Amino acid sequence: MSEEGPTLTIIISHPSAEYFARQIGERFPQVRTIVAPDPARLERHIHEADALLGFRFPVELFDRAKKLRWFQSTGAGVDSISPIRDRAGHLMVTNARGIHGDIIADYVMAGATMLHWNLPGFLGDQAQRKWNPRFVTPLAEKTLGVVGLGSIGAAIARRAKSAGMTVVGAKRDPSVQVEDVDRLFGPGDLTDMLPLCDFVVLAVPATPDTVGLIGALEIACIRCDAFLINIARGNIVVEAELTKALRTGAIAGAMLDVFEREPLQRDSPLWGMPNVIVTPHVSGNPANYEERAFQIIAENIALFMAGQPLKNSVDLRRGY
Ligand code: OXD
Repeated sequence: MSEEGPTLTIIISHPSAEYFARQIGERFPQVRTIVAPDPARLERHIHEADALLGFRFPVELFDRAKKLRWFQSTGAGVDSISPIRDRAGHLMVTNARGIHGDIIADYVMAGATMLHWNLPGFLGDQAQRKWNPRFVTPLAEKTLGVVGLGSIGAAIARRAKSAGMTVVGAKRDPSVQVEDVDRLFGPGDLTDMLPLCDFVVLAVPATPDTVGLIGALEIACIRCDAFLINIARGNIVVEAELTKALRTGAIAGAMLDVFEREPLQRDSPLWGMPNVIVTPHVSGNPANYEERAFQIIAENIALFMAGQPLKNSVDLRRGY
């Protein structure tokens, strides 16, 4: 630490806070870190911090965070700050986008393959020692639709294209082309896009415009032989409507990594549905996550201290 004291105080609210504090200490000895993996410590010290590093923004502590100028999220989605976005205009908000695309594309292609082949059905047959052959259309003859074509959606589109699939996608401004997407739709044209899809993949951030985006009308546009894969946020889909559609066979099945309430409630019917694969919000978790995130965090600490624009900045008005 320099004689004048720390140039920047970062409070770290994350299960791996110790790891991040150690890395920051080694790279930036002039930076003071406060390790606050638990809410009580965060509440006690947030008033001292210029910057907050964490997965979620603690909106309940916003009024105490008088010195705070920067929130660096360790994740991609920054929807946790959305409730106070009208009061947080002075904050710089940055995320860790760029480290999730490949692993989420792996997850989506694994899910598409499992659902399309009905691999859970084969596992059921295997458990009963049943020999039950069938024929399957190659994925390359199928269409995958991505709702949201940011860095994650674009990575999914690239992977689906490399599997030979037809790829369609919806984005805010469809006049700007996206590589590997055969046909683009605007946000108002979702009901035109959905019937074309054998797989609908949700990859939009949760913003006031996208919460509840997939409701009864949109679900009715998904074909009864098509599958939904959600790697975005649970509240993009009206879960009760989705559950009904899955139960009645109005859509063929789903792979769900995110839910309206997490952890998914033990009594949720989704757990027990044979056409649903439930995973515990893991699709964006590559191994060595902290190391990957720290590359972005370190770059941003250096930029912050140099008074330069930060990398991966998020526009709070848009929500991404
Ligand atoms: C993220 C996530 O936002 O994992 O990074 O959901």
